[in-house]
Amino acid sequence: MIRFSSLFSTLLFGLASAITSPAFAHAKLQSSDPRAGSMLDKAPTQVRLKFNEALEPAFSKIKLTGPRNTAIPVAGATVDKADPAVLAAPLPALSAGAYRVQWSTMAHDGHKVKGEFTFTVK
Ligand SMILES: [Cu+2]
Repeated sequence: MIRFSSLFSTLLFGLASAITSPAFAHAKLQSSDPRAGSMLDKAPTQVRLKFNEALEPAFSKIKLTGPRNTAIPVAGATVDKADPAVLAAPLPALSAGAYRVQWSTMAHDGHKVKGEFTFTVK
């Protein structure tokens, strides 16, 4: 009976580990270009966000806010065909100032995630 229950708890533990394994974790931002908090001599021409897993294009977007809180239209945020874990968007010409990138996306597990970071053009 003791052996049976320890086998049972081992099975339960295995099941719990499977449920919380990284395969079921949310999409996480791994790196960005421009980098979070960066000071740039030259205005970036695109935003590129690298996640840890493939993204759903229909639920992925990038918002840009510029100096004095002006919304800057970002057209065509797309998931990279060569790397479905990358969300990228071309940027219009940016003048000097502080910018905030807000992104939202969804991984194939159906969980929506969002985040933001800033960069500065000198
Ligand atoms: Cu998730």
